[in-house]
Amino acid sequence: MQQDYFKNINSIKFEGKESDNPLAYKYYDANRMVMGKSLRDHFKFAMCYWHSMNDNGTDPFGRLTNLYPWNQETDVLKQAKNRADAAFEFLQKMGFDYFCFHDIDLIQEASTLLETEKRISQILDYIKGKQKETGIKVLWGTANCFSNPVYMNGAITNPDFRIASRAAAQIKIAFDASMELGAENYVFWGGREGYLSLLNTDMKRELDHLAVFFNKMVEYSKQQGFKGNFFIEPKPSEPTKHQYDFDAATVVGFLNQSGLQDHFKLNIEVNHATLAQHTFQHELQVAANAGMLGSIDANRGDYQNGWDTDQFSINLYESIEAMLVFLKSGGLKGGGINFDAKVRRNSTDLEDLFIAHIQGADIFARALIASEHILTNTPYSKMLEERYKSYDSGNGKGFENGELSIKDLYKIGLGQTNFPKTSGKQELYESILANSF
Ligand code: XLS
Ligand code: NI
Ligand code: NI
Repeated sequence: MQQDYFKNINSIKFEGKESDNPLAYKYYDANRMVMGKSLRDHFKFAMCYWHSMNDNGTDPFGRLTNLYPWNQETDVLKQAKNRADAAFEFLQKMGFDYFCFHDIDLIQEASTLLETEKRISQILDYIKGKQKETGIKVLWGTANCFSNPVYMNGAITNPDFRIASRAAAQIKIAFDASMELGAENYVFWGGREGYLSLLNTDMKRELDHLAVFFNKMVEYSKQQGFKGNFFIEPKPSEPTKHQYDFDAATVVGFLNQSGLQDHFKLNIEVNHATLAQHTFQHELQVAANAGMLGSIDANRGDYQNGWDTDQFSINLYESIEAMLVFLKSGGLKGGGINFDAKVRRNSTDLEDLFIAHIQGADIFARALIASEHILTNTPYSKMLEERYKSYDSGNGKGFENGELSIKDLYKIGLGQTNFPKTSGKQELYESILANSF
């Protein structure tokens, strides 16, 4: 019998910005059009299973504070079904079309991989049934190759092949499960792919192993008829001291070097960007420059605490800058916006999950609408164009097209005598942004 876990909460409706109902959207009007596309299609909002369904209010230092009612069942398969019931009830009430998961979020990991594989296959049919009933889809699936102690020295980049191959087997199982649920994408986040000390690490060999493995995954996914995208999710550190997928630029370089550039894109997470000493918008732009802006893990960090606090987004300025990159680069290639965020450990009411996701969706909607305004009703685009206009004709154009040699540049450069003092107008740009909502 399916339970109703969020009995007191009705479907979340759009009520507009005048509403003071915390359980209503103020800005996220799913059908509202922005630049010719509905907000719903721009964003493809997703709930993540791990934080919203599995976390039970844990943090790295303390045990769970909030064993969710759907996780209280001790029979493993029944518990997994309860969790799926809760997930789909939540998604339907939120009006979200997608979810993301790790293999072992769906059902508890067993003591052997063989047994875990059996468990996963048992829950898949149940979830497929719920997908059929509701039309809810999988944005991406992934394998958790970081929680199990077997991965303490790494997963695919483990110095011991016995463990690397175990990781490969686990990823195959997770990938197959994702495909079975019709996942539109598949993510690799290398939680243990990196090192703690370079002294005991052959970095080159480990990275070569990662490249070989990804190439084999491309080959396998083609054989299986996978039509989606592979995403790598950069993160500089935590849990390893140095992760191989440090930031967007590192990952783009690695993909190009490994012949993977046509098969992979990036999943950019806000908090990972800030951990890498970048802004969110910087990471989006780097990915977009490479034609690899695939998907977003939405959350935020904390300016005082330097770790992955995975809080829900509330930073409007940052979000507007991010949405400017998003709109200018034509949106996400295949992915969507996954709320890889968790309510605080002491936020123990079930409604807190809703309030958090509503606010998350609203901030993206508000930021996208503001960005549209900036691009269509302000001098912003013109100002930016103007700043680079010396490359639009004459020698500037010739340089841009690679038609000028160093000797040509020497001649032209020596002849320059007129250097106007040109203001960068940063404050004007900022005031346009600050007045855009
Ligand atoms: C952890 C990552 C993780 C990935 C999926 O920091 O964000 O949650 O998104 O493995
Ligand atoms: Ni993430
Ligand atoms: Ni993260």
